[in-house]
Amino acid sequence: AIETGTGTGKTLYSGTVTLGTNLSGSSYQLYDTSRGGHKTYNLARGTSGTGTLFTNTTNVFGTGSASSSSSDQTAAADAAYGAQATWDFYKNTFGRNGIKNNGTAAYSRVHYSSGYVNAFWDDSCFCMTYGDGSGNTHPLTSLDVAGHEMSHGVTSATANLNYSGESGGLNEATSDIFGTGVEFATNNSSDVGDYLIGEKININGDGSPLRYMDKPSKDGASLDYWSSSAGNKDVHYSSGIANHFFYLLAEGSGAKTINGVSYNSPTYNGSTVTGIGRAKALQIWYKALTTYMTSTTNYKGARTATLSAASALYGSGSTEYNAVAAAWTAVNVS
Ligand code: ASN
Ligand code: ZN
Ligand code: CA
Repeated sequence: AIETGTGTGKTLYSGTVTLGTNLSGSSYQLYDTSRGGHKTYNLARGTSGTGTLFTNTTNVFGTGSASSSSSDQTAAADAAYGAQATWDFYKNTFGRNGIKNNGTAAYSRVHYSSGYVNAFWDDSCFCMTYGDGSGNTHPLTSLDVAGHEMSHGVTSATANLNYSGESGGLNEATSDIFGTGVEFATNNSSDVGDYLIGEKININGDGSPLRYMDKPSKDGASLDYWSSSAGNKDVHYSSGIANHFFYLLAEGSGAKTINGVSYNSPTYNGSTVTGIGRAKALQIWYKALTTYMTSTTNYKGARTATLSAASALYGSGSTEYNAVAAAWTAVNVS
């Protein structure tokens, strides 16, 4: 007999959380039957295959520490939590039923290779994979990174933005925008939302995040504003233009402190943008992605797509519509 259970995850990044688990015989599985059947597997430092489904004699997964292989279940708890939080974010925010909107879950693999400092979504397996990070002590399983990776699946299933040139930058930004949406939506006290990407992974070794949405150039490489060379940049840098647009649309220009983090968002022309709030900004980006963008949409097209979305949701000439126009102008897309 198989029955659904609600287990506990002792995660590395998100504290102690509730996880969807499944009792099979006398064994608990990291198998979330209530969210499309998401399973979390252990690659145990291998790089191919599905790996082994995480199971346990108790309904508690992880120790809160990731520093040894005896704690393999910790990264698994983070990954399972990230998948569950992302599922819930899309369901609760957009009414989307899974990555493909068909009620079916992806699956997750953790402990990919050794010292692997990345995570990735793969359309061909419909799965995400996480490395253990530098020294195998900083797995890439934080909530914003998990949300980022799974959102690549949503983009593939919708606009299918080509992963190069300006459309590639929009693809990457979509993952940062919704990954950030996941982080804010969980409302977990050990995981407050911010407009930083990967701030918990310590990927640079100095505690700085991987990316900044309020002022993307703070990472030393990302673009704050569109220029004619944007399409020649790595997609993780040309994404800065749309990340900056999203921040400005949601929060507005200038200095602001949110959940204890200070931001100071500049504009291309020195204009002032008044934010419309994260909730509306998310709705506009989602509708643009799922209704108006195509595989070849570039930055100019993204302006048109988001204006169409704002018009459909809030009316042409509405405050929200005008804020979309102002935020694009503020990142030099006009
Ligand atoms: N973690 C990276 C990303 O999701 C992997 C890649 O470069 N595709 O963007
Ligand atoms: Zn990405
Ligand atoms: Ca973050």
